[in-house]
Parts: sequence; structure tokens; C-alpha cells
Amino acid sequence: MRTLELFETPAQNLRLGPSAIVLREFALPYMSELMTAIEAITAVSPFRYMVTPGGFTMSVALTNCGSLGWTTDRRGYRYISHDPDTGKPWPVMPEVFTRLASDAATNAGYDNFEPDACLVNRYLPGSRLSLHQDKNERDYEHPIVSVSLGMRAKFQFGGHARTDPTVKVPLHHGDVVVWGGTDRLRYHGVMPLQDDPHPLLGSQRINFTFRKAG
Ligand code: MD6
Ligand code: FE
Repeated sequence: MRTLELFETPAQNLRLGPSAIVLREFALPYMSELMTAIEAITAVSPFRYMVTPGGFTMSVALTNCGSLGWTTDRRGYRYISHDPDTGKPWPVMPEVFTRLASDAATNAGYDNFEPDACLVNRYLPGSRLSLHQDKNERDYEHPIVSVSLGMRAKFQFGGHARTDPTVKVPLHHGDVVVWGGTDRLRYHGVMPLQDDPHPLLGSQRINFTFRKAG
């Protein structure tokens, strides 16, 4: 008779589409290394509020690491090798980041994922991300791996048209979303963040998404 099972039940993974899955709490074993790595990145390239081509200031603060970083300004969305605020290259992608990205991709069925870009997002209460497609990468062969830390968010996942119906999925501390294949260009966004402070991160949510951009 084993009583251990009571404690063994993992949080339930969730399939969002044929090629998209939420790996519940997958990042928890990496957490202390991740926190140290994020502090090192933001010490060199701090979070900042970028402006969209339409002239709106984003409510999510951004930074990057890796050989390419995603950026937006009045001239458009694109990947660039240097931080426009510091003039220096984006911080090198920490080893724990590449390890987590590769482990999660493998777990979801994508072998040999080697990201060259990691976009780091910071949400405060009220921050939101409107429905969008991730389509600034050079090709869509590669999946995206997205890690959520801190406060819970309601993630919206839609179809291939902006007006398609969406499902709302809560993402918690440690959850990792992997998507690619036929789901790669589906619209998605994040609902306005509610203030429900997290024991480790307080009133914020950090999300980082790994891509092969170049
Ligand atoms: C976020 N994530 O969760 C924003 N994009 O804060 C994204 O925009 C995203 O989670 C592509 C793939 C996964 C994502
Ligand atoms: Fe996205």
C-alpha cells in the first residue's frame, strides 16, 4: 500500500491545440537559478516601456537577452542585436535559460530547440497585452517557449484571425507554454493583471519567451 500518491499528483498539463501545450510548474526546479539570472540581465539592460508603431506606450515593461532582442518604436517591430538604450549588445543568454528552454521544448516534442532570442516581460497590476501574433521571426519552423513567474495571469488563446473566439487559461508561477507547428501563428494575449501578490515576486509577473528569431 502506497500513500505517497496523495502527494505525487502533478498539476495537470493542458493541451491548447495540436501543437501547443501548457507544462504546469515545469520551471519550478530551475527557479533559484532563474531569479539570479533575471537580476543579472536587468542590471545590464533594465526593463523599459517601449512605444508601438501606432504611438502607444506598452503597459508591459520589456528587456531581452540573447544575440537578438525584440524591440518596438515608431519605426516598427523588429529584432536587433544591441540594446537601443545602452548601445551595448543584449546580455548573453544565461545557461539556465537555454537549458530550461531546451528541456521544455523536448518535453513537448520539439528536439534541438536552440533559441537565439529571449524577450523578458514584466507585468504590474493592470498591465495587459492585447491580442497579437508572434510573426517577427525569420521563419515559423521553430516553436516558442514561454515561462511564467510570479503573479497569476489570464492568458487568452485564439485562432488565426483576430476576431476568432478565445479561450482564457490561467498561467501560474512556474508554468511553461510551448507552441509551434500549426498553432505557431495563433492570436494570443494577456488580460489585465490583478493584484494578488506572489510570495517570491510580490506584485509582479515576469514572463520570458524564447524564440529562434534569426
Ligand atoms: C505573456 N506571452 O505570457 C506573453 N507569445 O506574458 C506571449 O506573448 C507569448 O506566452 C508567444 C508564445 C507564447 C507566449
Ligand atoms: Fe506573443
